Amino acid sequence: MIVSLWLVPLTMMVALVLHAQDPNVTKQMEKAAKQAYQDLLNETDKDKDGKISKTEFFAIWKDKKTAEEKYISWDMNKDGYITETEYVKTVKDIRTKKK
Ligand SMILES: [Ca+2]
Ligand SMILES: [Ca+2]
Repeated sequence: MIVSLWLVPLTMMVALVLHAQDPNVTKQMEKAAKQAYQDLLNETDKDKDGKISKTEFFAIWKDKKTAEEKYISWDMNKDGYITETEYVKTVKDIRTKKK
């Protein structure tokens, strides 16, 4: 399910489990996050510009209130697009913060 990739990317969880003892775990995570972003683009990037716009992001959420909340945390520089860089960085932040 594509929405789950926006919560905790599965490929990243796998990387964490497989490489938990690896000092290069951050690098592995980055790789996994980039892979997850590519998967997201395949499903979400309708105009194929390599970025996910607000409209494209909202299209995958049934609950628009949740979409708005998520969108705010992903689009870090507020330019209206979620880029690969932002995705990777947010994913890393989620891991370090661990609410
Ligand atoms: Ca797009
Ligand atoms: Ca942005």
